Amino acid sequence: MTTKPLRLRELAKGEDRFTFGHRMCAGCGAPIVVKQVLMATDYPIIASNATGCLEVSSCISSFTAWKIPWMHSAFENAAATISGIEAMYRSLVKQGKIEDKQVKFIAFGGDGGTYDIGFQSLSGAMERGHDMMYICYDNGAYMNTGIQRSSATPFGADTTTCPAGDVIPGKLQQRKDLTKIMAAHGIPYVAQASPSHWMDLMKKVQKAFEIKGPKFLNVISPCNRGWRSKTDDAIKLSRLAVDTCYWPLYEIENGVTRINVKPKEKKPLVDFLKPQGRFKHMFSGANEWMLTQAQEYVDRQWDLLQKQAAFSGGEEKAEDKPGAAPAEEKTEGQ
Ligand SMILES: Cc1ncc(C[n+]2csc(CCOP(=O)(O)OP(=O)(O)O)c2C)c(N)n1
Ligand code: SF4
Ligand SMILES: [Mg+2]
Repeated sequence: MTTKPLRLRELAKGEDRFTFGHRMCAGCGAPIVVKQVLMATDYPIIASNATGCLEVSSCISSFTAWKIPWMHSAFENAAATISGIEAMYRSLVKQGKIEDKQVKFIAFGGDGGTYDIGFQSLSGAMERGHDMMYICYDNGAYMNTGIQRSSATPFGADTTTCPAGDVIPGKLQQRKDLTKIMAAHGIPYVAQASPSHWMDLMKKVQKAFEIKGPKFLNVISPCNRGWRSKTDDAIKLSRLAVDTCYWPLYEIENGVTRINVKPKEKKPLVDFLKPQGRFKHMFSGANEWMLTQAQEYVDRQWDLLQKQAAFSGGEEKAEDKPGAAPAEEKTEGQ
């Protein structure tokens, strides 16, 4: 079975391949992302998982929430692990030792495990051309070990290793644009997604599985502990990330950039920042320059992305909702 229809009623009846019983915090974005990814397809999947909240909380002692073959090796090598599994699978099929069941290979990693410590193994696996998909759930810090900054942490955020106080007003650097760095590897498919736009995310997963070679998907993943936001705000905040163009939804397919969701009205960045305690200090008089700087950065990046889409021949969809969902689905979930 390849691409299945993305109708909520039918999806809800499908097999759950990431089950309840994991120990992630209530309201965490990461398990929502994993569920959406696995729900998008019926292909058999083998996954590797870098150390991080998702990994430590989903496989404890003799319990696991994964109903697929899943492997944890180390923090820095999820991509190397899955690329080795993929190479072995191909070899065994070629030797006639196993039947080809069209297995798909995914590596899951947090931003720390992807942007920073696992970057060398990710870059290597992409360059070698493995038929695999790497999915980063980006919550913008090393959450599992106590909210330390990573290179994905947004400008201004208060974390335990860039604490906002008298010495510094939170993180002073802009976040690394890993999606663009992965595109620079020249791989066939790179995309950004958000759990708020579930159909867009699932379509991207389906499309990526039909493309041979390395694929990279970067998914924003709210963390109410580290973001100091309300427990039930994961979807609201990931939607605001898209609506403010802080986290544009786009894809780069064989060099062509397409913006998949273009907000009808671009919201001011403060709408995304304000509900999050990690940015609270930016709203006090002396730090207001940070709001201006953060907004200017988002505006510049958004402008560049639109130019890149126009230059590469990608179409832009003038809509603020994901994809061509049948009307009944839109009212149910989007
Ligand atoms: C080599 C190594 N260094 C440090 C750690 C400790 N460690 C475990 S999880 C983690 C943070 C993971 O951050 P991220 O990848 O962003 O995932 P998150 O916890 O945010 O989901 C760290 C530093 C480790 N396991 N291995
Ligand atoms: S600390 Fe954050 S990322 Fe980790 S399980 Fe809790 S909400 Fe999720
Ligand atoms: Mg993280």
